[in-house]
Amino acid sequence: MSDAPRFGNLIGGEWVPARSGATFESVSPADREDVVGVFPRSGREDVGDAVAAAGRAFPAWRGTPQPARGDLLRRAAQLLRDRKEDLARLMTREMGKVLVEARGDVQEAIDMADYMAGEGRRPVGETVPSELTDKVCFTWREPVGVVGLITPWNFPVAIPSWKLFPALLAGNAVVLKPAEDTPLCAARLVEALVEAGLPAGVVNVVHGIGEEAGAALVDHPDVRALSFTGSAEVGRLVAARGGQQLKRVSLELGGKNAIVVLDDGDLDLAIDGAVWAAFGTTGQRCTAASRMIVHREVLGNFTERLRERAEALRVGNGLDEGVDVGPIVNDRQLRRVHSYTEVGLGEGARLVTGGAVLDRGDLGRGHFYAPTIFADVRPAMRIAQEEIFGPTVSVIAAESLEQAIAHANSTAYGLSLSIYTRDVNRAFRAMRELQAGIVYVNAPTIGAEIQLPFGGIKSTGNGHREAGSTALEEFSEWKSVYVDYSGRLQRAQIDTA
Ligand code: UN1
Repeated sequence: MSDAPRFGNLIGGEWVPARSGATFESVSPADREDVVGVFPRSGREDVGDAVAAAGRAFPAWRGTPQPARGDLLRRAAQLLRDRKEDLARLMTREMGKVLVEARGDVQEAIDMADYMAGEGRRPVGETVPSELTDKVCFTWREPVGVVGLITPWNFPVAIPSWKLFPALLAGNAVVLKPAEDTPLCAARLVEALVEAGLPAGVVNVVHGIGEEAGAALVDHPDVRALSFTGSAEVGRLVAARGGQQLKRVSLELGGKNAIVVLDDGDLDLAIDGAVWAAFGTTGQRCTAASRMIVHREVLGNFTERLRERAEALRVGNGLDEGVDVGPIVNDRQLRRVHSYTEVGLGEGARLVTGGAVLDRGDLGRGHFYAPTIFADVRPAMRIAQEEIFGPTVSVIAAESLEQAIAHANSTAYGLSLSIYTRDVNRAFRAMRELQAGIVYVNAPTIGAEIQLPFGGIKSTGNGHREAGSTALEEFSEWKSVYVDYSGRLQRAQIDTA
């Protein structure tokens, strides 16, 4: 057994091992020998303990004034700000993204905490006119109760913060099951909440793997809402099993995002955007651009320049200055990414660059993959339809704006789409016609800001949006209140003037 530090689940304010005593390791993707920590491999009983603790903590938290709940998030934001560099370094070590991006990930959580702290003092409903005299009607939000959050490894601080902070502000008690690849990032985020003064049991953390701890959380009858970010495949299971119990289920799933480059677009800008969106975070963002849909006029030039830029990227340990592209999160994902290179070749696409595991020298210690470009890709090919979640991009030709939009819309997903054009008419047509929850003009498909709704259409989700003005929708119920001060029975729809 490794001598790496051991961590517990957070249940009712105590850090405790799994009841079974089982554990798993969090290992750095840049160096298999670097064990970040040993964590409880939780089962149904542990989840049961966490849900019970949340249930006990809920009434007092619900009764805490919302501005006070917001103030706590403000204190947590300050702690995260103080710890930003340490947390970013931990993130790079635990899941691989390069340091500059890890800092951005922590910043996104700070932004969300600040935003939600402010939200704490904003209106919680509307006063609405009554059709009857001497009667007042209004709405307010109420918390759902105990909510279950299941979060991914690719934004291991930001995405838990998108769920935790609005859930807490709305007055819910929470059980978080973070990704098994990034348990320590999640634990550090929650520690900031605890140190900011969160009462015991309001947030509980249950580590473990999806099929065990995650499934137990989904199935637990006392968990009234579930928020899940991950693959479409698992999202369908969460929706089906949660839906059976009539839970509120919010899903933020895959993407097959595209950048459209028209013949009038600024090619230099488009190349910069393409490199950032395709290879940033090693392509492991649900908003990553894995398709470049390029007007025939500029296709050759675009592909050649993208190749040059991809080949100039330095792949390595994200902690090293000067590295542009970090590792793939684990060996299973590395093999999956590589299997898509085989798929692309089998489908007759032309491999322009990459397509190989990188294991020379220090790279052999981790899971590295070369930035990969396929050209001559037809929109229906699997490499242009399925989410690869790695540094692999398909270049697809288009003859016109209409065809480019049709290609962009031709996948099952609808998260983030972008267009590069200098023509305002074409830009607005694209904004209207692109089928996605997020559209960018003259900017890449990544880089959403927390004060706007985040989420997608089609198979990217089931109609919910995280962040922005919509953040609380996931985690609260509306109550409509009617107060009649006329002193007599007034019948709606009947005793109207
Ligand atoms: C994700 O990839 O799951 O817009 C989230 C972005 C980031 C969030 C990505 N702010 O790329």
